[in-house]
Amino acid sequence: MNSLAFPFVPLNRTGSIPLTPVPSLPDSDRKPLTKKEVSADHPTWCPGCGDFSVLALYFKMIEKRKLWHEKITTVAGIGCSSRFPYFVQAHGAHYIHGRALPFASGISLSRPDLHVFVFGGDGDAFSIGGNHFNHTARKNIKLTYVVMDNQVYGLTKNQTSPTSPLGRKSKTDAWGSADRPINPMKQAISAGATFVGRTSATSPNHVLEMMEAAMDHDGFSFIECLSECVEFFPGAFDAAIPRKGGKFELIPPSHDVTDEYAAYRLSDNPWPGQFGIFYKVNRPTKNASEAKIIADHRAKVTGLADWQILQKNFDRMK
Ligand SMILES: Cc1ncc(C[n+]2csc(CCOP(=O)(O)OP(=O)(O)O)c2C)c(N)n1
Ligand code: SF4
Ligand SMILES: [Mg+2]
Repeated sequence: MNSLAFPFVPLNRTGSIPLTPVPSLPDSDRKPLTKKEVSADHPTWCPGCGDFSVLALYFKMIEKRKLWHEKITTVAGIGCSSRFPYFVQAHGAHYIHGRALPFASGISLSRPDLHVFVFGGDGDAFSIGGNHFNHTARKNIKLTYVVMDNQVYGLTKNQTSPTSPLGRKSKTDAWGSADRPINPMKQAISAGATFVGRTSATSPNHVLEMMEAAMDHDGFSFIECLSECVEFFPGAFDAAIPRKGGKFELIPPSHDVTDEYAAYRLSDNPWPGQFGIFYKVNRPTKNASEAKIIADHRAKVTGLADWQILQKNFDRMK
């Protein structure tokens, strides 16, 4: 991939395949969207890039779970992985580098009826978007965030990322990375994420399972999906790929997903670690608490239109 993307490109711009109009049929009589109906431009990723698998499984989930166009939105920042929404024929946005989460939070808070999915890379999530990640997690905003972690900046051609292993040589660390990588699981748990899972693009059934579980979670759900950059970091995840002699080891069923300290301990397992749900708890979402504040306030000012309530607030601030 060799061109830098520009932020905030409205999707469906080609107009080649119009979004399916919402039919007046009851949901039970509607057919699921097929891959053909939900895929847009041909992905421009390098042949063999792990991101293809994540996209294919997203389509599969949309079909399996009967998520129609008017019920989903797909948001991303900037990076190879963040080109994701271009390839999905659905509402969404390719937003500013590192800022996909605040943009998606606005969608989630104003349209709680939608499934909001955010896709992006390790750089987008943990470098430039690091503070947004922490705050979206602690606010427990209902959305699903899939970080396609290739442990490198792919789009800008091989710089060290926050998840690059110690000693890895790149264009920014010719002598090898000297900085300790972050642990995405620990980062997410300590920030307050209420669903934290880990998977690998080379285990498709597991990716689908994780995405469905995340989507069903009422809160901020985070998935780290190992997704190999075959161009700049080939072989990075061989240790987790059985056909390459590695081991894709699942979290044992005895793990208590509500035990935060047990989740930290799992996160400390030596590379390539384990896969599955590390942590999952129910905490109030910002969506629910904000909806309550609005409802309580509206009850106090019955008879006023929204703009009049806003005007009153402005008058009070004068
Ligand atoms: C404000 C800003 N800073 C830097 C860039 C350059 N840039 C674009 S993508 C990227 C990193 C992408 O890495 P990652 O999120 O891991 O995605 P990948 O390409 O590896 O999928 C950088 C530094 C930018 N587009 N905007
Ligand atoms: S992440 Fe790597 S393999 Fe994938 S499209 Fe970008 S440069 Fe190519
Ligand atoms: Mg990356």
